[in-house]
Amino acid sequence: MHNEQKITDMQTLESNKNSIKETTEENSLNLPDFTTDTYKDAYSRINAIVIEGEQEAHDNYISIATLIPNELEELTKLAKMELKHKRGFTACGRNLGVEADMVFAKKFFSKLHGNFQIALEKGNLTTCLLIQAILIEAFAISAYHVYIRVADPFAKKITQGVVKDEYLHLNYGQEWLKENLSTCKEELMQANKVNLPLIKKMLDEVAEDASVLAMDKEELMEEFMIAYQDTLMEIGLDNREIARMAMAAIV
Ligand code: PL3
Ligand code: FE2
Ligand code: FE2
Repeated sequence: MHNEQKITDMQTLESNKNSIKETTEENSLNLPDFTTDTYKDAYSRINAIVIEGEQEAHDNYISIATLIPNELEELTKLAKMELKHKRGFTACGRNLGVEADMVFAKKFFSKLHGNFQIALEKGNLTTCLLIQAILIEAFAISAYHVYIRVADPFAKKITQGVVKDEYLHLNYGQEWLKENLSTCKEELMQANKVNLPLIKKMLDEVAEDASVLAMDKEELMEEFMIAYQDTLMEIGLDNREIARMAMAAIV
């Protein structure tokens, strides 16, 4: 009950923030030309990343359920949402006449995917949750927010629907880690040290294509760090611990 209230408040806050941004930016914002070959070429990789990311998110929630069997129903719900997201973004590519470069996208996720698989095999639930429900979801939320401001009207609508769900996913991981903080803190720190640099690398890798879509790299980084630090605070880490964790991004 308390949890649900918080989710609702958070979403209201987010949508307020966005509608303010929208009304102030709407007229000054120059949207890119969605029909050029340059745009479509960049979109073929970004769209693939998002499609692959949503598929892997689905698979990861199904895998996480094997480590928390009594949460099977809830995790299956989250996993199903990810497949819906995948279908939505597939439609975005189709709508622009773009074929997603799935080979590129698989490579883009391979390191993080590998780390998740190792953690899963070892039964390291904290690491699995940090990778999927915190890092990947915060990455998705921040990127989708930036994208919504410069997307074509069709993709904008889809992405607005998706980002609401991603908050539920982030919240799921956040609440589990919060409840178990006393026993999982050390593993959380270690998992952050290994995987936050990978997120930074992925951001660096996507920056050039993203800029063709009119998405600014600094803005992407800022949005990510805000979402990530906010989550760590909600989990119950103090300022010093959060600062120490964030430093892992500077390598
Ligand atoms: C979790 O539910 C999904 C994970 C997806 C990862 C997304 C990475 C985002 C990279 C930059 C994409 C900008 C958005 C463009 C949308 C077509
Ligand atoms: Fe998703
Ligand atoms: Fe998600």
